[in-house]
Amino acid sequence: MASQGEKEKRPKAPTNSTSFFSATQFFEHQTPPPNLAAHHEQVQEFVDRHAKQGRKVVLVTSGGTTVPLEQNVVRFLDNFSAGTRGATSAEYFLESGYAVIFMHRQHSLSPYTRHYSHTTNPFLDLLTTSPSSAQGSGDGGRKTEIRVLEQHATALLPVLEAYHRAVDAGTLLRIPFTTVTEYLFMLRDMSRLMRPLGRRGMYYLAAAVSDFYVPSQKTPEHKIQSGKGSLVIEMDQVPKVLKPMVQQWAPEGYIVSFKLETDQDLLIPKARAALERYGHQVVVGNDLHRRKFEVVFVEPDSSQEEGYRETWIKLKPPLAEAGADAGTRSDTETKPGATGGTEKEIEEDIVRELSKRHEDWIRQGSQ
Ligand code: PAZ
Repeated sequence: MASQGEKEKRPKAPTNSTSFFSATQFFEHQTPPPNLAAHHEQVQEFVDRHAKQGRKVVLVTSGGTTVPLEQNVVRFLDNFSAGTRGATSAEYFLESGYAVIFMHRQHSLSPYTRHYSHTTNPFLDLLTTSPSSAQGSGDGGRKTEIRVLEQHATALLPVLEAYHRAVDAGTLLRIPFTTVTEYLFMLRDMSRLMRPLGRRGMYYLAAAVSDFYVPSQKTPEHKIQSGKGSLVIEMDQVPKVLKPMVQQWAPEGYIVSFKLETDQDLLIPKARAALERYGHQVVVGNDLHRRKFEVVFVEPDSSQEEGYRETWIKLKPPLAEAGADAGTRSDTETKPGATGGTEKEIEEDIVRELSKRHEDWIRQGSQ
């Protein structure tokens, strides 16, 4: 048993309704996910292999996090993110020569398969069957062939080829999470494992991470019962982990955080405040309704009077938005996407611009 003195050294779990954990306290008091050790092994092997091959590695986080309201989870809070930004960006990073650790919300969109989502493009609709003769099949020389319908094959082929390139090169590692607690433990572990890559590691934090959660100490064990009137939930603030990430877990990495707002006017001030507070390399700002065709890079720049530089990336807005957002103009032509789609995807430009900046970051480190 610990002595009184030893006990006092440990941070205390919150005991009243206003307390919330710092990042250190969070990791001391919340339970790590049971599969953390298995993922640790996989990531360690992946990073070692690509470091030896001199490949740059990017950690892409993608999709939303849940906040369970019960320990035996029946109900949880979630958010809107489908993981489109992360899955699409991962494909462009792979095409640009990166090895990608794709840390994603389980069952959210994934690189390559995202083109065939079960709601928008169910893969069974692409297929047809035709009986054909074959020798030695043991059923009278007949077997059934399944083929991709001709009209879908043209779009499928580049996706399949890109997928095979990634599989053959072993450059894509998929690591799933569900809750915000799992996400934070995994982010810390993956970042620390990537630390030996130094400047050759990039961290592309596109996941939509809950700002509030219920610590396990305050989460009821069993399903919350109805019949007692309204339900009041008190949530603690999720600790801000960008600071320890920048200062301790990945001090040489090229760190890209994302900032989502629904009020456009807040994007740039909030992005600047994040850079000021955490000291990382770039914040990509996006508005909820315009995120598929407009983002802004906010970066520190001592040559500017205010100390920051903003660079907008814009595509032509889809027709539905064009009327309402007539001020948005594109200087980027629409052309087929590199990984098989017919529409230009903004992630192609985001990844191209970040890759250039990452190269500069690596070069500066070796001067
Ligand atoms: O997953 P998605 O493509 O629907 O949305 C992407 C996004 C808006 C979640 C991402 O671009 C982003 O801004 N992530 C950070 C969100 C935040 O915590 O501010």
